[in-house]
Amino acid sequence: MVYIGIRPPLPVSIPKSERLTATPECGQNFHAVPNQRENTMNIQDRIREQVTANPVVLYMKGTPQFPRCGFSSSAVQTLKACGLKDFLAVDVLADEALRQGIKAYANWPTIPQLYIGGEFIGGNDIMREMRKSGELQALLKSAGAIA
Ligand SMILES: N[C@@H](CCC(=O)N[C@@H](CS)C(=O)NCC(=O)O)C(=O)O
Repeated sequence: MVYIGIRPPLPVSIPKSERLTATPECGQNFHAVPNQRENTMNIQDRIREQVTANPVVLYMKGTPQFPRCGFSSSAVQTLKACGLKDFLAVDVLADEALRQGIKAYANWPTIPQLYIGGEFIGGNDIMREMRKSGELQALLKSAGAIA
């Protein structure tokens, strides 16, 4: 075929696993991460396994020792204020697929996210309200997480 002027772009096929997507960080710049859509099933299974195998799971940004977001820090303080000593804290900033997957799992758009006894409880605001009313302590008790 003969082209006059600018040749149209050749079709290029980039495997899905190698495509990059940009995602916003809380208070940080955009950064590129691999497209992990293919792993969605695995992530959902992993989350289900985490929240059912552990009485209390907090998906957060950073760690309880070094939270990287004020909301996550506040969620940790709320759990501690209930007398909870031991819980599984999962840093979603360490795994972009998990960060997105956890939003799909409970259809909740933000982090932190608290699970007790495999049930999604809510984010930071809900946790604070439930602690004030005593509901959070009652749930933690019934899950055997506090005395
Ligand atoms: N009102 C929310 C505040 C949490 C929030 O807004 N989190 C944001 C900023 S840290 C978030 O997770 N955005 C989505 C993301 O960063 O992936 C709560 O009670 O938990």
